[in-house]
Amino acid sequence: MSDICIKSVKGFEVLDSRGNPTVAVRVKLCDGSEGFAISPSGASTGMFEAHEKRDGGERYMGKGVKTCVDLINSQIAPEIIKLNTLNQRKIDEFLISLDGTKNKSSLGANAILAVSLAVAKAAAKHYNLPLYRYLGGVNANTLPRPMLNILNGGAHAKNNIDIQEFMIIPFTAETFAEGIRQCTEIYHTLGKILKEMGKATGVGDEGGFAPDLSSDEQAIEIIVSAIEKAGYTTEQIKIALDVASSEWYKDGEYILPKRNRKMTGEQLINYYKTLIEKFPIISIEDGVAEEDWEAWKKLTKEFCCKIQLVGDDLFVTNTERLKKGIAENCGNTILVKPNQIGTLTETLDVVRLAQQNGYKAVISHRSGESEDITIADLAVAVNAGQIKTGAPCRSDRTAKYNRLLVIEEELKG
Ligand code: 2PG
Ligand code: MG
Repeated sequence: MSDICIKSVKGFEVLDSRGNPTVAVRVKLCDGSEGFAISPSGASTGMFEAHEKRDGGERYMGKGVKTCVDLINSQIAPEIIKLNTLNQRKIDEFLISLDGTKNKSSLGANAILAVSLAVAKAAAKHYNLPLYRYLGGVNANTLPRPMLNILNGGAHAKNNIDIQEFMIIPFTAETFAEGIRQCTEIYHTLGKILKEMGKATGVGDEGGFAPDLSSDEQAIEIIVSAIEKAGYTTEQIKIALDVASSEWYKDGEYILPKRNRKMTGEQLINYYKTLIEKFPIISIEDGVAEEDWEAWKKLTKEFCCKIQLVGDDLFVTNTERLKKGIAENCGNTILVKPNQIGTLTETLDVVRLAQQNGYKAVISHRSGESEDITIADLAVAVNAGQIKTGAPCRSDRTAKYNRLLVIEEELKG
């Protein structure tokens, strides 16, 4: 490996898709190559995620990230320039040890991730390679199947729906472009149906519609009718839910806040059973809570192999938690969000661990996003096979789908 030095690292405070401050970083290399990355931010964050550092105080209602920017410029920058850009693992190990805490609370995972990603992007530029090729090498060749969140509830919308995400998956589409076309047609059809019903057609944080409805089940019924009205069948288009049930979990019980319903883990599993019997649901994320390992075991015993059981808050992109899940037979898929762990190489490690153990990996956005499209390249680099990055609406979401449309064309070429 040749040595390419880092010339400068500079942090910025910019805005995310919710209008909250977030960390951006520009890395310049000695050969003139540059990398720029922006950290995303969650709303329904798992309690075991790496720490997102905020300033507190009155600026931006306490959400400013000036402290992160100062730490990048004063502590990370002068040290990291001594390292070789092309050794990403060393770069990330340096960031982890400079931070020195288990959950990256001294520098902030939001500061660390933006540096880690910006270095990788600069290195890709140095080689004149697209990021997916730099990260994945010649084997990076699989476009992910998208999971499009077309109806938003839970912590992502101010409506009366408890389930956070209702997603559609183009199950039989042969290309990424075809899948996006089908799902976008269904999204627009859904908008028309809601309008005809006199429902609100404003969107939630991830670009999906966010109407008040009579029940969460009605949301699925309307999505099924949108699929059919758009000219597709439920053989072609499947449904995925992100229940985000950690948000409901209190003292061993699940309290669905919008309608104030109370359930045990067992009752929740039975509820999913009726939904799966009735609707073409093939994937449920965070069906039970991040601390409720016993319920996760039951959920997995009940549904495993029939549908995909995705651990988001459960695994938080963390190899230690995934190892525990594998050992205890919890879930069969991991949701991968780089800012839950804080560096690129730790993210790559967790994907490899999943793939080596027969778990699938879904690369994911956060509800607070930006124009940064790294996750699109990441999904191709690791041949994840799946990505969830919101509705086909709002540039922070479509930017990732657009990037994948371009990559698909490049790979054909
Ligand atoms: C999730 C994510 C992304 P958030 O729960 O999967 O959809 O939401 O970023 O708010 O944690
Ligand atoms: Mg989730």
